Amino acid sequence: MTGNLKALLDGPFTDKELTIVTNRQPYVYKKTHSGIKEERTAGGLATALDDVMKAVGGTWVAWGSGNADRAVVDEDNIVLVPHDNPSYRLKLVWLNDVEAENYYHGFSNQVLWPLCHIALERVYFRKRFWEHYKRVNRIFSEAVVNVTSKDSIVWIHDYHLCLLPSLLREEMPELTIAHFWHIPWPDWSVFRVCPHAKELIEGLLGNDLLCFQIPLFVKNFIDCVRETTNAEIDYHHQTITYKNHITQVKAFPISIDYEKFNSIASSRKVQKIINKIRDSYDINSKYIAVGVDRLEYTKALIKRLQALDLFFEKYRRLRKDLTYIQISTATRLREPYLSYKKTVEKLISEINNRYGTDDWTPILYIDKKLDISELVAFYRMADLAIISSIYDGMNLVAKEFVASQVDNRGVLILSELAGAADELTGALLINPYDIEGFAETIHRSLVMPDDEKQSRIHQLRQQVRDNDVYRWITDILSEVATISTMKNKECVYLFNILDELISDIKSKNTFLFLDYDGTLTPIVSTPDRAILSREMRELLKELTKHYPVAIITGRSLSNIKELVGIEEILYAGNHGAEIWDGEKEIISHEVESCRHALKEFIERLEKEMGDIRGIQIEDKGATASIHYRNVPVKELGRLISTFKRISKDYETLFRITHGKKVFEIRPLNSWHKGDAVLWLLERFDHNSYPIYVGDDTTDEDAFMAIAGRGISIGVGYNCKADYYIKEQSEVKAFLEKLIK
Ligand code: GDG
Repeated sequence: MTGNLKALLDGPFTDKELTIVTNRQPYVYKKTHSGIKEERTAGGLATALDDVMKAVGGTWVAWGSGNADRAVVDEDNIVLVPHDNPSYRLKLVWLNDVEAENYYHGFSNQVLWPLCHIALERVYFRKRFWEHYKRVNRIFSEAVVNVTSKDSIVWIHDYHLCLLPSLLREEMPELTIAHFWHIPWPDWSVFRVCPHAKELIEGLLGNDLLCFQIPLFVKNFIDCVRETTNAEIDYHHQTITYKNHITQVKAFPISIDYEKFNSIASSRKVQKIINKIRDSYDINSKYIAVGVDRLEYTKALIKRLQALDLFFEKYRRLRKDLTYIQISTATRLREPYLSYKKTVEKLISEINNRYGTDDWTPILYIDKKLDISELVAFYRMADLAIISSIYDGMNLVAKEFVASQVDNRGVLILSELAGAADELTGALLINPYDIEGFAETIHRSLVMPDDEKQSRIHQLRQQVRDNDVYRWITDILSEVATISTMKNKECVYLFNILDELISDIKSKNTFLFLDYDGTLTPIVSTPDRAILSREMRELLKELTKHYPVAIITGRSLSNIKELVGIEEILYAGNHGAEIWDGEKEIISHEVESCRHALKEFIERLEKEMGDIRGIQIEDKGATASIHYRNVPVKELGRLISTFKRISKDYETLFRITHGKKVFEIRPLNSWHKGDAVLWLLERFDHNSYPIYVGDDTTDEDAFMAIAGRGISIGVGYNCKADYYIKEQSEVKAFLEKLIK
């Protein structure tokens, strides 16, 4: 295993292990004439989750459907993946043909999929579908129980595994479980059609965190809970208490790897592909529109074609200016998809016959899976993308098209019934049921002034760039890690008992110790941006009139003295290895003996990791910090494994700890923050009552040092402190109380 969740998260400290559960496997093994081949499952989400697993290690549980899967797993059905850089465990579960048919093609795709997309005429209930759905969820449950401990965080995906959360909860009550529901959740008037509505909802209420794409689906789900159970619902906080268990329900809109699409779209390779496409398809029209969909009735290809038909009929003069390219991949090659395919193809050929000329084909139909560069080439060359879903969880094509518009010109036509419409406000929204309005919007997109096109796409690109798939992942994992920490919490929220504490503090000889980054200043992207606000500086000055105050930090002593610059304050830098007692500097002698080794350590890190984008290796003389806040998630796996390998050689000399997106390197026996606090207490008033406020792992030494003697306060769910406050902004409120 390569790391832990701490590498990814900012919020609560967590050394928990992550288990992902999906229907589809991230790697599949296939027999070929040259032996067994490992193939990575295509798709943006699988790739992004794979990057995360490579960074944090853990286990991924999925259905093994490859014909050589059984040949690569061990006796526990586990294989380390990927083959060339084993980073995490893939545990496969086996389904026989009957199970697969009824659970997957049956209940998942003929009941839940159409039901949740309000395609009720396509819903088929069969007893055997339901029986096998329950059975397969149990098979998954056994597999997950097998690979997790009660401290793990389990993250389940999608509608295939509705019952899994409560099955796991029964087996392992203390487990922390999150679930992401990728498709819509319909309102109760639709969901009530399902004879198993209550069981499905009860299954999902086994989760600690249940995530939907947009707030509407959260609301719909909560309404369904109200109708089917006697659960207690807190509408304001969106929590549901059922059978003594609390489920937090929340919207987290999924996204894409913006940087990946943006950089592929800017590449020379894509430019070449575009030229080739124009030549081989003989495209000469002024505008190109594109649609990219799985061949899927919920994407409403027929309504889209009807709108195009009407556009070609109504706007005769613009007709030949537009070529529409439909890219379709068939993923479910059976009914009703086969009939749907036929209807789509028939409609395309009718439109082409009706309007086509010798030198112009209105609609090009490409029914094969494209590789990512070809796909991006189509996105980039298009003046217009059309998405017409009758209902859609999100629709990633919309975001991929936006990220590929490196020339800042394409227009996005988007169904208002797709989850993406909530965020992508720069798109032209259509109602797919209103064919006339749809056709007019196609016209509008073509005649739109260039500056409007530019400002719309610019806004869209910013939105997708700032909210990419890695942000989505870390937001969800931070939320679930917080829930996990809070579930096992022993310390108390400071503001619940502050009034009682204040009189105690004021009656005692209080000595105030404060950490800097994350305590007096918010966590920022690089350490040089952590500037003390004017209000906080004034507050600190005021505090020194009432109490002795010391700032204890990982920064170097000279740096912290300069940053704060208040003479009345005492300082300890380099995690306590350097102290300023108001008159002179005292340096832990261990620092001197390790200087040479530290230099060599840092040089090796720079040589092997210095090229990683966003890394900052900070040499602070006595100690060093490796900041990776700005390193892309994709690079984290390499960063952590390289760091761990090199640091092994220095374990006997240095204490290496993991903080908020930072590794701290300190001489093994040099003073730590706890030593510095005790030294200062001894030096100034050994009878005083210490209060220590800090947010990071290195502050835990100080929490321990004053345990039983004073009060420790963690910023952000730090369990090792006596009390916690929720976020950095609350520190100010606490300090103000000390003066008032
Ligand atoms: C569900 C929800 C939600 C398509 N053809 C090719 C190709 N694709 C890729 C696209 C895109 C993906 O397929 C389709 O994205 P959707 O968002 O439409 O996804 P669904 O499959 O319906 O999945 C949906 C999603 O989950 C995520 O939560 O957005 O609402 O229904 O990524 O690029 N990719 C390549 N070649 C093709 O020919 N490489």
